[in-house]
Amino acid sequence: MAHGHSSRFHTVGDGSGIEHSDRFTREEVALALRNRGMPLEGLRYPITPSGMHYLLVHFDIPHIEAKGYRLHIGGLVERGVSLSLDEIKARPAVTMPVTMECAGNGRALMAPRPISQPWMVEAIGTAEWTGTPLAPILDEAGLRPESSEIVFTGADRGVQDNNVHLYERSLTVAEATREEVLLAYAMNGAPLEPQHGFPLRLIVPGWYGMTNVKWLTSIEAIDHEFGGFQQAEAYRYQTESGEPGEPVTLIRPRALMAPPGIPDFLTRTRLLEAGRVTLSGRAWAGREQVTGVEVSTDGGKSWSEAVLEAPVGRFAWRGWSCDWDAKPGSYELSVRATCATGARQPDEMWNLQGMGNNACQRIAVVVEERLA
Ligand SMILES: Nc1nc2c(c(=O)[nH]1)N[C@H]1C(S)=C(S)[C@@H](COP(=O)(O)O)O[C@H]1N2
Ligand SMILES: [Mo]
Repeated sequence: MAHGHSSRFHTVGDGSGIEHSDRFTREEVALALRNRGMPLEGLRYPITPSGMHYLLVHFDIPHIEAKGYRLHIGGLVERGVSLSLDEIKARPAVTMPVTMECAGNGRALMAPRPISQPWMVEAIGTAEWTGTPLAPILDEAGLRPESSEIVFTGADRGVQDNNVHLYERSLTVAEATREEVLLAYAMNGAPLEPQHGFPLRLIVPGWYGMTNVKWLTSIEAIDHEFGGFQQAEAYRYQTESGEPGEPVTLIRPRALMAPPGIPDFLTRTRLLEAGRVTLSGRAWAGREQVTGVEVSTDGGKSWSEAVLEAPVGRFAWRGWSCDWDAKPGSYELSVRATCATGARQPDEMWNLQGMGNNACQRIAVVVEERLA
């Protein structure tokens, strides 16, 4: 194990091979310790083992006991409903693999870097979520004709930008009643772990992570645009502070590569032995189908098409692979996905909050004739 910069690696810090002259703040490091990413070798599993799935918790993980827990459904409905966990589990159950990605994924690679949870590219995971569809529950409660949005409230409370609030997000009635939207109580066949939302969370396949409200305690129908902090202030594509910006919604296309070869301990630069290697990883695009993945081994000058596997699910990533005849030298590998709408990953992007950065991944690799 190397304990300093080993002489053959010249890159810094995040394994991207990109030099960052700036330093992370103490607050960013503290957030990174609370909110883990999926180690990229986790891309080898079609379903991410629960302990490797990324995690994002804005405030504290609430301590909630199953006994005594109730979900309240109210607002502009004909009949208010209150359900215990057992009553929710007794309803029809659906299990679905869903690729979830934090909207802040890639934030720490932006320059200048927006100060928040400092993700590189590892804020992803694909779990099998089990729950009951939301639409029939809303149907039983009877949405009043004037209701236009559904607000989902979590049990966790905190302060962000001087604003004291419960974690809350809304969806339009049309989005909330799509058949794939679930009230989930299990992840990979086991009850939700506390940090993933025990006892109940919302799963909205195709949308960025913030939509999947954890520790769900209430669902309310309203007749106006929800103005909560996590909806109206956070999760906006803004270029200047003060402008409203566009809301962050569906997951953009992205491909990532499972790290080839072996890592240098400190810089994470990859070391490979010369010869034929199969580069592989996974790609996803929210609600859209990934239609192509391209790989570059020369810093984006030329690209080759990767071979695609069948998607793991309608809302889950698909595997890709591409052979490379690696000759001794230093390389920057890159990978990018295209989806059914024709949208392709950009080389770079920036916005004020560091949202939806799907710029293509760059991986520094050193190929040697023989690994000593
Ligand atoms: N109640 C509540 N729900 C939440 C959050 C939160 O902080 N509180 N974080 C959101 C964000 S930003 C993301 S990316 C996902 C992460 O889900 P995971 O930790 O299970 O991966 O949960 C979302 N749901
Ligand atoms: Mo997130």
